[in-house]
Amino acid sequence: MTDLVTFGETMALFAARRTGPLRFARDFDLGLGGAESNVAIGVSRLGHDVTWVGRVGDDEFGELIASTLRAERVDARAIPDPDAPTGLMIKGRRTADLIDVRYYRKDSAGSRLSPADLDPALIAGARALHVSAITPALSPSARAAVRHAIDAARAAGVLVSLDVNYRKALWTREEAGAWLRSVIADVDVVFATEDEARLIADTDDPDDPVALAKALGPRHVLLKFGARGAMELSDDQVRHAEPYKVTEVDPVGAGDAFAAGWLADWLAGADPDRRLRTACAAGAFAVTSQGDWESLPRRADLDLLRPTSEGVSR
Ligand code: KDG
Repeated sequence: MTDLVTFGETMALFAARRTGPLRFARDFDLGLGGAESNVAIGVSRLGHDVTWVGRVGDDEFGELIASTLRAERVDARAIPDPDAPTGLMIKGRRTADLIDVRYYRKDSAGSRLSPADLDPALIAGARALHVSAITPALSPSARAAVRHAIDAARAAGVLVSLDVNYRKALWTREEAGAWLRSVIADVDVVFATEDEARLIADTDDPDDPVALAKALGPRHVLLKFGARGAMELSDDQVRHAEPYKVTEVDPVGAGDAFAAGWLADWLAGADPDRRLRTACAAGAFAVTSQGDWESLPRRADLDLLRPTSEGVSR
């Protein structure tokens, strides 16, 4: 039995060590990144059993992904694909505070995920399923895999969590909006920025976050305002969370950390105020060092940060 099932594409990540145009980077740190595996690591570090499923190349980078996730106590079902390589993500630093992400993932192993890779019994045995809207942008078979997983979760009464994670390099706003609107009624928890929420919801006042959250529909709506904190609309009750004060080194992965914090506390049965604070604290930790997931917190770390004020206000 696992608490959370998630799946998607995880890539080898080359992060430039020096600031400036990528062609002059010279030295890179090798790691890995993938929205759903970042969430898997975050939830695992916060004390739950997590299973991640994905295709990787039958290559060194596939080995790196499988062994790193396993070292993080994630049950990594990394399916080696002999016919396609592991995708690559290159992270440059054009200026000290401008990160430039490029993908080399077309026809990658991860994009070849299909419904047959996802065992409905695995999903039915979990308490929550987490998907991101990166996966449906990768290929028709990956898109079918997401639908298949959501259907399996719904049939078994498993919580369905969706992070919008809009990636303009992968599809247009219109394509993303159409797909998101096709699944949103089957989702229990949605994580989005305000801009991402506008891909799905139509309101008379798109600048009012409460109206936007209400128009989205799921039982739990989490809107992320970056350095301005976050808002949750759950069961018609609105909660606002102040951000935590940290020095930002690398913002990539903050949204995954936020989702991981929220899901970990939902799994733990924490009260909603605490759950939202944990989400914000995890998001804050994520930006404090290089890498998409390396600085994600363990439980004991959560109390190290102080919110800018009370933390949660209603
Ligand atoms: O949120 C961070 C992720 O986006 C990153 O680790 C890689 O999955 C990724 C993507 O497609 O951008």
